[in-house]
Amino acid sequence: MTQKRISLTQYLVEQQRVDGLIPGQLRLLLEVVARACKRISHAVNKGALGDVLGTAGSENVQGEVQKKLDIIANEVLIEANEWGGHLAAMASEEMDGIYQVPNRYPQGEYLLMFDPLDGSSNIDVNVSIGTIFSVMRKPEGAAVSEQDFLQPGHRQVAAGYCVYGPQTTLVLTVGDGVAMFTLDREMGSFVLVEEHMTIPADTREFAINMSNMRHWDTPVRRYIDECLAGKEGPRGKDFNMRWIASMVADVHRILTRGGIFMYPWDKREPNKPGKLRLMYEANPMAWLVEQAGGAATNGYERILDLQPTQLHERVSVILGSKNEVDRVTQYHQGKEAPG
Ligand code: P6P
Repeated sequence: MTQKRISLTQYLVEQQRVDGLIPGQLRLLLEVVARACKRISHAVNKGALGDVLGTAGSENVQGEVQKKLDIIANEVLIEANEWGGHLAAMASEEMDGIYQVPNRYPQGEYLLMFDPLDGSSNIDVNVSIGTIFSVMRKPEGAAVSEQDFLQPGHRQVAAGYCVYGPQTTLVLTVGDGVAMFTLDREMGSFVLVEEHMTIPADTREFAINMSNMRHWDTPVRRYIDECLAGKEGPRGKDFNMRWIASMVADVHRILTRGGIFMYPWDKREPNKPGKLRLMYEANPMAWLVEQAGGAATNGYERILDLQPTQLHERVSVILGSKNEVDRVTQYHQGKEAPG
């Protein structure tokens, strides 16, 4: 007898009622985010038929050229979340500053941060992209400010992503492991397909943009050289490489079958700690990875312990199979290879 599949709503009600893990307001917020991801998936799947491909002729706060779908996804998330009464404010990779819930709507106790469409360079070539989101509580006090968002990643109360690939799949943690839901388009609901995703501690697969090799710091270069040396080298095993250039897709592969993902500091922009953003890329992915038994550091410290100083600050990211992340971190700390 096949296991009865449950919906995202039923899963969240059980997390709320049975485990007492999440308040009703957070459950409702997550259901709104999931519905917004469904709408984004619908727009993404239209592709050229929906006039959603190509650039929008504008730049975001990061100075990056915006794709039409970047703006569509951002608007869908803002419009879906602003009126429900669960949020005090939102922040997005696509926007400068924070978006306060308009006074005409009830104010909630949560803060929502998101990268509305990660991996935009893959949109026009039909490769997986995704939405990444992170939820924290608003600190006590009346007005909400940008400062309220600057909390370390271990203060998150929910984190997840939705990958728009061969399936539309939502992956979520509220602190009780990592659950995966696949969108059943006939029913229009996300259905639980895996309740406890786990990352093996060891792997033979690394993900890094190899074209940046000449810019890497020594510890990263050492680690990758050892992987490339294969079983004749110090690691005694051959490695495979994957690089999708969509963090959501690369991290989903690692949550599904293990691996290590690295976007480290490099000397192209020595004054920037890395390319990826701490608040709405590294923090949510780091919590998901840790909840699945993996590890996530910036080479020196646990990503979830980093104290943010700016909303859009960047960070070096090394995450995935724990024994591999530990090895790279130890190389950064000048320690010899673990046994
Ligand atoms: P590169 C996408 O633009 C992104 O922010 C991540 O999703 C991805 O891992 C990385 O940048 C890809 O960067 O330099 O390889 O194009």
